[in-house]
Amino acid sequence: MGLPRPTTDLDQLKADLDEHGYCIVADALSPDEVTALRTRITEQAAAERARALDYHYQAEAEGDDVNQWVYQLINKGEEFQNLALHPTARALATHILGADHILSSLDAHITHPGNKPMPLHADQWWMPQPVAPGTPHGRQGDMTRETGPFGEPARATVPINPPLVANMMWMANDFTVANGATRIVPGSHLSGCLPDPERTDYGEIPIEAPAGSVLVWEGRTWHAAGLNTADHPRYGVVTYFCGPIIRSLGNLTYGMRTEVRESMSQELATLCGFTPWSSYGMTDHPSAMVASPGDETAGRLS
Ligand SMILES: O=C(O)CCC(=O)C(=O)O
Repeated sequence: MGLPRPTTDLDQLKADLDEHGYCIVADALSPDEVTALRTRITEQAAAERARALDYHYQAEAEGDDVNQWVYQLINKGEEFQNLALHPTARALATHILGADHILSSLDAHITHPGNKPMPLHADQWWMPQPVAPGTPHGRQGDMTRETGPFGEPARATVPINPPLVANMMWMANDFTVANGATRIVPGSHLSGCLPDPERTDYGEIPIEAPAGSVLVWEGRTWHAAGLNTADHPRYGVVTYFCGPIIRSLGNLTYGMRTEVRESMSQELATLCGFTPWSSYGMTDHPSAMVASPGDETAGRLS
């Protein structure tokens, strides 16, 4: 089987994910939807820069004050919420994580010309490795991005962890080699190890695709943003999903603005972690459809 090509065929997308650790959804957004998405990101990013509210994530691109992350897009427009609810996104998240997944974060990554290299990484770098019974194991709370284990991207011959997160990059303009298209190491999801962040010789390939496409990869796949050597920014929105027992990257339940919480659909509420899952995430009733805020639950009584 060749490397994944953009397609709308759901079975092919799932097969690409299984075999290569990523797939490319073609035509997920119409030209009008792309324009609306890019307009909203551009406007929000400019407004955050003007108010000195712009963020540059140093853990992934040290010294980079050119790239801009626009966080918590859940609060910043329906254009963004609709990406998380998109039927293809939900179907692929279900394929990777199971039906009861939640949204881990909803952010934009704008790579501007002159950005710094982002080291290759896998999104579930925090996951300890499987070990034989009785042998020393990693401790999840001690994991760091520098812990490893680092290795080669070749298929493992020992048991490895399943994916616990799934990431999706929505292209709001064409992703090209020149403007820093996301780079992927095909097949690395089956290696059972992580890329050494100091190395750049793992054979990663840039994923070029037209605006309106979505690059989907799972939690074990090695990837990074590319270097933007073009004369224009690259606009991407990342819908990041996780299993319902995982701590989310964005604190969507605490960080959601009141007006957004009060107007969201039940599906979005569940996706954002407001619905307890097998009692986890409850605040009073273990099977509430939406957990109650602390101030609406019983406190110290006498
Ligand atoms: O911006 C990109 O191309 C990659 C983003 C990324 O590495 C991530 O969200 O984990």
